[in-house]
Amino acid sequence: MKKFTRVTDIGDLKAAVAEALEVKANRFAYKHLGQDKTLLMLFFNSSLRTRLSTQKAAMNLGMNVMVLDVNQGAWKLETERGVVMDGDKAEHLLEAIPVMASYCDMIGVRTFAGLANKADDYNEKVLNQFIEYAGKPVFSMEAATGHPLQAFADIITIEEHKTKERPKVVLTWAPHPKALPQAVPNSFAEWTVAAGYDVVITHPHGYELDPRFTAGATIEYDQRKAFEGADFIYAKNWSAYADPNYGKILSTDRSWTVDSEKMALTDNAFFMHCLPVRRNMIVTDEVIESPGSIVIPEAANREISAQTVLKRILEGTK
Ligand code: AN0
Ligand code: CP
Repeated sequence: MKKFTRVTDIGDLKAAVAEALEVKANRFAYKHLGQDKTLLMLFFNSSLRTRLSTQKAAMNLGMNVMVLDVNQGAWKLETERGVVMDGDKAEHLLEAIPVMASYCDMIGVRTFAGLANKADDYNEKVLNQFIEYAGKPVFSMEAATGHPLQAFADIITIEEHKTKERPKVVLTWAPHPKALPQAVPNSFAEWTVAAGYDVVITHPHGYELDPRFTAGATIEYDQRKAFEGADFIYAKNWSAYADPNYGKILSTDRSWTVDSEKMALTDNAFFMHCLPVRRNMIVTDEVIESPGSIVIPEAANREISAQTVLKRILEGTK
């Protein structure tokens, strides 16, 4: 595998989940694969889980790991070609990418949507420059339009917990005080549809996601109706995708917060969230602390999705 940004990069999803479960059972069995191989993780944005789980996954595989926080200690990077660099950005991505790539065997990149220019975000302007100019395998650690390592971990978690062959999986929008990208819900929709689940997405009017990611899912504007009979509730906030409101907050309506009363409409559903989560905005204390909340095993599976992806990249570079 040379690139990991979309569900299509992983090939047969059932086979990938089986491989992930095998990795989980024998996580130190592949230590030889990463010997003398170096992973560079590059963060343009904050992270707790992605940083630690991906580094742990690489260590399980015997790799060396370098982490660079671009905004803390490195030169500020210009991403736009053709600009006169007389501002605060001292270095251009076009030099920085091949230089960084020369020190490593693969690069993980976290670069969130700016939410100011929809075309730049949805063309993955930053991530695609890495794919084009690194000359080494590149994987997304959440880029502008997707968070595939999260979605893969979510699928592994659902497969471990489901009691029906084809569970009803509900992605619900929930309120948040800051404008957030659509990356997590895009990938969750794309991967759960690919997994063959009954996928329902519920959100207020105006929060429709890009149909290139949600095709195959049902949109239900009535949150309570969406929750009926659900096996998994996956909460997430996102900002508007549709024009002319791209990147804007249209609602902070706390009647969309996931609470026990709404969970009672489900078929004893598990509660999921990618974390970090704002309690009593997205979900009540009671629901996130309930026995049906699987946010911790979900986060733990980030090590497994990352290790499976790194393992496949290493196998491809041998
Ligand atoms: C980010 C987001 O919504 O994309 C990262 C989630 C994994 N969340 C926040 O910035 C709070
Ligand atoms: N879920 C997730 O990616 O968390 P971090 O932003 O902490 O990496």
